[in-house]
Amino acid sequence: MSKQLVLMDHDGGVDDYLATMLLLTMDHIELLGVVATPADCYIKASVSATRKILDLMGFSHIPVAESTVRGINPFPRLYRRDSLIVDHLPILNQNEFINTSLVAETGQDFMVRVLREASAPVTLMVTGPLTTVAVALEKAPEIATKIQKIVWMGGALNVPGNVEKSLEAGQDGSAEWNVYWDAISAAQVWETEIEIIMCPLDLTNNVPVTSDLVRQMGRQRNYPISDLAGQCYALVIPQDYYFWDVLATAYLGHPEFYQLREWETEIITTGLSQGRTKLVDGGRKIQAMDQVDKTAFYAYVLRQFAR
Ligand SMILES: [Ca+2]
Repeated sequence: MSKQLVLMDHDGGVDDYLATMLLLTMDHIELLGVVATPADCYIKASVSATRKILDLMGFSHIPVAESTVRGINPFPRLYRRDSLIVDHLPILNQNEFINTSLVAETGQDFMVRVLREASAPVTLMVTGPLTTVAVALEKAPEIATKIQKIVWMGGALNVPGNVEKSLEAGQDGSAEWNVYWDAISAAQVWETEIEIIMCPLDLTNNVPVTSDLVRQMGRQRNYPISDLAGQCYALVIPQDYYFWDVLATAYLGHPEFYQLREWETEIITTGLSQGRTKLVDGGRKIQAMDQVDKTAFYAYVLRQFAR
């Protein structure tokens, strides 16, 4: 059977590197490239860390591209600086040079080209804002037919968002960060007919990164990927951290762990609820990950990183 073609578009948070690592462990996936969107990161550090991870995992033939799109509401700098820390972790700096190539074109142009040239429709695995996807679709609308589906970490349906009022005054707290960074682009993607499977906060709120799991990762640190993952999770353990991007990405590995539910939705682009994914009768139909077998998911992550 031919492999499932996937293009990854992440935005450089700790979680995004872990999601990329998880994707690379999936044997039935052919990863066509990784685009870094300049949202929850400092982009140079994000691109560098991504390339080093591909090197470490033996995938230096997979190209990385730097998206140059712009958002509307920047991520807090305390979140973004994690990209710089990950890029400096010892295990990612054992070699002087990086083998994985950084393509010359922008991430959005790269996305257009990869989709145009793909031999079959491609799954977009997006763990950041939808801006690069929206810009690529604006440049080359015909690529929509080459997108099999978008699997996306984003949105909050029946729970509060995570753009807290303490960080962003003047909001009502309903937005999720990946939407809030650029709700207009999310709304543009909502206007397409592309299948969207989203992993909203409704689900991720139930799947925390626990001390117990991080310690289990430590006990298998003889595996380089567990060592790196354990370091990354140790970095974020003081925060309320959840399996956001990793939970969304694991769907590609084991969709049977999840139950999906269809909702009719609208992206709010202005006002106090800017960045909200609102349930609206007659709105854009999307599939949301609704339930997950947590035990199976945690075991899967530990197993996949044991390499
Ligand atoms: Ca992310």
